[in-house]
Amino acid sequence: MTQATSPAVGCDTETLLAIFRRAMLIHRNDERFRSLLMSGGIRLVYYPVRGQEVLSAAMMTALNPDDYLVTTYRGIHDQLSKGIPLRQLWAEFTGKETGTCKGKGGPMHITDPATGVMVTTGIVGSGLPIGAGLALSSQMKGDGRVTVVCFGDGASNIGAFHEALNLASVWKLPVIFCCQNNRYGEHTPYAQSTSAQQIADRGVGYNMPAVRVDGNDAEAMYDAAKTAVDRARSGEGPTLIEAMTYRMLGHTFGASVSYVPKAFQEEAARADPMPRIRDALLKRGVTEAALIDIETAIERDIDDAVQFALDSAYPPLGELRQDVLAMEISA
Ligand SMILES: Cc1ncc(C[n+]2csc(CCOP(=O)(O)OP(=O)(O)O)c2C)c(N)n1
Ligand SMILES: [Mg+2]
Repeated sequence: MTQATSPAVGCDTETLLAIFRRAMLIHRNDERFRSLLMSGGIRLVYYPVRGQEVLSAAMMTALNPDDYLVTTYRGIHDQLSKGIPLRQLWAEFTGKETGTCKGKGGPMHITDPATGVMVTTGIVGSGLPIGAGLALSSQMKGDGRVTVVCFGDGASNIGAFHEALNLASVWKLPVIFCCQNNRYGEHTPYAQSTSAQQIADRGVGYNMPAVRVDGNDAEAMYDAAKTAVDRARSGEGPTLIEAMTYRMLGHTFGASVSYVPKAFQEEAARADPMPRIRDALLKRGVTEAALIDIETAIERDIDDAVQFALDSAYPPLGELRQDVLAMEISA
């Protein structure tokens, strides 16, 4: 059953602050990546997450630390809000041996099972069946874990999306399909590639609860996330969440956005989730000074992580074929 965007039940101030901390970490970290790329301090492929901070922070705040996450190349917001250590994240992005994957995964293949970041993939749509598989393993083991799979609007047009939703529904798997609808797939706007008026409508075909929510509204997003997590954990099965947001920058860092209409860019700026969550906290009586303290601590942590990554070594040549294949193939 597809539900219209429901009014948020909301969350308490402590939860909203937890979402803010995560969102601000994502925001400042994204800014730091872009500024270092701009100055030539680092060289790598980077998919900005500007504009998508709050939906990810709210989704992961609804999870337990040992729950699973599967995400995409545009996944640094999800990885950070799931709790991946900042030092190891920076080291992996920059290809250093101290990274989560010893520097051999790089920006598009971040994995850190210790924090539940199970897979990051660059193949559009491929994370959905992997997430269903993780959820099946949790169901079989009875470990009580919930899996969240994050993906884009474009990914909902890939066959793997449909296969994963079908079996997840048949088997009542503890999985949440979190579609981050930023209205573009690379250079193609939503309506030029997607038949459904809204992606949440696709839940009907798989007999799965589906909700479209304003992902830039922390409370509404948390509410949708918590409802889906509770449902999955209690054995009732999967949920499809379509979190509406905007891609405020180009597909990759440095890419032109000449094809993006001005009106879209203005709409995205008006819907910016960062001032919105800040205002919500101030209205609840949290002081400006308390928010600045959080931001200052985040900047310090990022300084430390960047330095750690820059000071770390590249993996030695002998590591080249380690961890790549399960076994060596003899010539
Ligand atoms: C199977 C596959 N087809 C095409 C691509 C090339 N590609 C990379 S990102 C992308 C756009 C995906 O858009 P969306 O799912 O909306 O995610 P977003 O980048 O907006 O987060 C495409 C087509 C790919 N990586 N994998
Ligand atoms: Mg998209």
